[in-house]
Amino acid sequence: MRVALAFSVAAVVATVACGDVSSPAADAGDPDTGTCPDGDGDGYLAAACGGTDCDDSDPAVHPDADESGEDFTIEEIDGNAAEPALAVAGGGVAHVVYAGIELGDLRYATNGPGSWRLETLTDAGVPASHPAAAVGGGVVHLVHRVAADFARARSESGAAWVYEVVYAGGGQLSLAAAEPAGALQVVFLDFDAGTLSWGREPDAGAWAIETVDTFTGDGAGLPMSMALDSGGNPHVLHRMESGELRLAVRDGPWSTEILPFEARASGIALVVDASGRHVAFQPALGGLATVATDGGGEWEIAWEGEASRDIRLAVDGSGAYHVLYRDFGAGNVRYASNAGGEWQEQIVDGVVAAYPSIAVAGGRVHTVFLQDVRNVVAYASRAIPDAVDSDCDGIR
Ligand SMILES: [Ca+2]
Ligand SMILES: [Ca+2]
Repeated sequence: MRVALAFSVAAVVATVACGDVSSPAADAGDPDTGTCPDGDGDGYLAAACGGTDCDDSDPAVHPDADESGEDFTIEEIDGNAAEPALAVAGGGVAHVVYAGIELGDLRYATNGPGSWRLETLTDAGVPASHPAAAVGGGVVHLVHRVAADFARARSESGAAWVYEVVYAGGGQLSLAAAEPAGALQVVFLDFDAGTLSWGREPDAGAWAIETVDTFTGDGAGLPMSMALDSGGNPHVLHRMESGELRLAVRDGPWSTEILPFEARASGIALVVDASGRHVAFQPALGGLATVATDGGGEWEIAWEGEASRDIRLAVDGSGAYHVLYRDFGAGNVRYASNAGGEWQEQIVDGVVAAYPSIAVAGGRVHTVFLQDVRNVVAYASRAIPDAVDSDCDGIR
């Protein structure tokens, strides 16, 4: 009877403490009797003894604290859409390019005005496909395939779009990166020629196109990613049909390194910063979301997550990783980061998704993806994780 009574009292105290900050839960703290302390007096008992307060020294941390900074806010940009891609300016303004499903028209959206402004680029040509975006120096570039050509639309400081064919007869898959002053660099696959090619926007005249690598077959399963280093040199990560990962750099002539990893034919990602090269991929064996770096000299695995597809990577100014990928089973968009110290993962959006993109700028994590079933382009963002899990749900 005594045992049953003691258990009952403890349960009542814990229940009151969870919902009522003014409750006298602190009075229950008595290690000698096995009851649980509320050391910071926030009304929640310490997790160390079975309570729900994951930090009993900080009254701002408890299960009912504001968690809005730790969740993604999802905004639906547009419907009837496909193939979204994202670029984010240094201050955090997002630029999204995508194609309309019915006409294949090229569409653009930005949250620069504070709310989303949508635009259809009527002179871009149809059907447009495989778009990519880049922003730098106040210039927004949208590259895309139209008819048989690889084309670019350029807008400086919000002025009207200027259209141009970069490469005639190719450019089925393309990526774009802008230098800080605004000049554009592109890489693209020409399936007919069997080439992975690169070009930099000329000051005048035609684009000079260089071959980065050549491949056989139809080019299927050749994901790639481009990053510029601080000197503006392009680095191109690409997967050969064998699964081999290659990293090419143009520092004078092109040189190519074969990485000690084999990858699946899904999205891959490259970031170059002062600490080294950082890549994300799905290994041929297992397919776990993987980040590797040569920042310590040799290439080594920095993180492994769930079985995945279409992984993307960003690195913030303090060197923390921000990973976005689709989980292999449900196809949800998942986010992982070590920005708060230890790695954490969370689901961004619990729907089947495709075409994930991620960027970090202006103190926030920015993502774009396609909600696949409804063909809705969605933007989701959150604050960069810190060291504090304010509401004790395991997400910082
Ligand atoms: Ca607390
Ligand atoms: Ca939390």
